[in-house]
Amino acid sequence: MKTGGAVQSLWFDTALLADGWARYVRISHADGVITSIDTGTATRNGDERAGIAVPGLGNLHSHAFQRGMAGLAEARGPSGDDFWSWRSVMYRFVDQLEPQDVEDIAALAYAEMLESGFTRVGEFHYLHHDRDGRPYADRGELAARIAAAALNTGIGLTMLPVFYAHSGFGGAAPTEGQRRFINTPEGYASLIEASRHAVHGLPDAVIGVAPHSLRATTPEELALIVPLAAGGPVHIHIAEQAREVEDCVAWSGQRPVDWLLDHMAVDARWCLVHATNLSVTETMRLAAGAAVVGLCPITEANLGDGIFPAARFIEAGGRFGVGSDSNVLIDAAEELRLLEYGQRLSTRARNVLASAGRPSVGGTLFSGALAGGARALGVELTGLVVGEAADIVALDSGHPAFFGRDGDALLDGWLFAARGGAIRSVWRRGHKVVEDGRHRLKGDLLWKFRRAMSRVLQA
Ligand code: NGQ
Ligand code: ZN
Repeated sequence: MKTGGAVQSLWFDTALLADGWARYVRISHADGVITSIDTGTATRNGDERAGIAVPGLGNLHSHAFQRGMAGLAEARGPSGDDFWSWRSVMYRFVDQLEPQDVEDIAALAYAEMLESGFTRVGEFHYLHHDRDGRPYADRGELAARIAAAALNTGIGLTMLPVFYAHSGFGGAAPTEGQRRFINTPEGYASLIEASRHAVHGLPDAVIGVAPHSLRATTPEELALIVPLAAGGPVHIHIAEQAREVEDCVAWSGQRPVDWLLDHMAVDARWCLVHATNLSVTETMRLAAGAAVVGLCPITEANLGDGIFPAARFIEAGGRFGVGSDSNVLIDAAEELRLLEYGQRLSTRARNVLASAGRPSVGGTLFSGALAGGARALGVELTGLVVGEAADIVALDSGHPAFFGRDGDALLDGWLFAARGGAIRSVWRRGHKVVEDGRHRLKGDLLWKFRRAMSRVLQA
């Protein structure tokens, strides 16, 4: 997207700034960056009046293509439906995708992310090869499709090319259904290079590395690929399913998070996605470290993963962010709501993920996910601050969930009581990409998505 140059000013009834809520706030921006923030100030000529401002959130974990199969794996199969049978359905969907489909599905997913308040996405990108499993002439072909979807919709992109080599612990050979994902460490190094090239046209893309899981990589491969992050983020799926934990114990004698913490230098650049099935020791070890846990409550519920021990983890100072993973439903507020509701249902208590210092559950969850999302995505997305990207979400002050509310009660209203329609506008690097709750290219994106669906689902 092009940038303007001229200073533009937005005026908000109230805004969540880095040091808390303020009233009557003017945020000015130029060339995508916030140039000034004035509080307690009246509107003036040229200001756009825009409601209630909160910073855009990072969505730290997405497989964009899976948006195309949303709702198609909700019918019972021949025997015992679970995560693994869902994965078989997903693999069959993968088989059909052409590069244009990947781009068109991702673009709709990214538009929906922006509409829901996510302004950056961590794309855990593992679909690399052609339908027959052979690398495309350009190894970065599909990474370029993801980058094109990000450029077209305006969302910030943290590209996490995935290293995938095995079907199970101990270096088991990959299956036929995994042929489009597979790389050697050398092939992966060229994929990282190609991905850097693919994101060239984006204003603030970040590249990281992503060993898919301990199932799909060997310790030797991990040691080779993690350094390719070159200071960028390192993401891995971990301990999502009970069977995965059992298999890890059978292979190594250790649970996955214990194994990872004992064998890799897991620092602030790391994001451990899901980490659902933890022992108490693992929970406390993770909480004491600097890594972020990437929670995807909607997908984890949809896939029957289990419930992350968030109360204990957050109480112990653990860092978290949220992701939309399978994209079966894309909604930032609902991810946070379900995170709290999972804890309420399992502990039979209320207002679980809050603290004496910040009694509002909405405030605690939003601020936690903002900071954790930024760290995991390799950016300083820590709020509305002069010098940072103008990534701003405007809640609609005309929505009944906000009437008579102030401060953190606005976040509680948004997360727990708003259903749709809470977000009116979204600016990404100063560009208004969502207006009246709708991405400005939605009509075109829907048309292309429909074209992809009729091709893929009829194939
Ligand atoms: C994925 N999704 O990579 O899309 C995985 C399924 C796997 C989740 N783990 C494949 N939610 O883990 O093997
Ligand atoms: Zn995932």
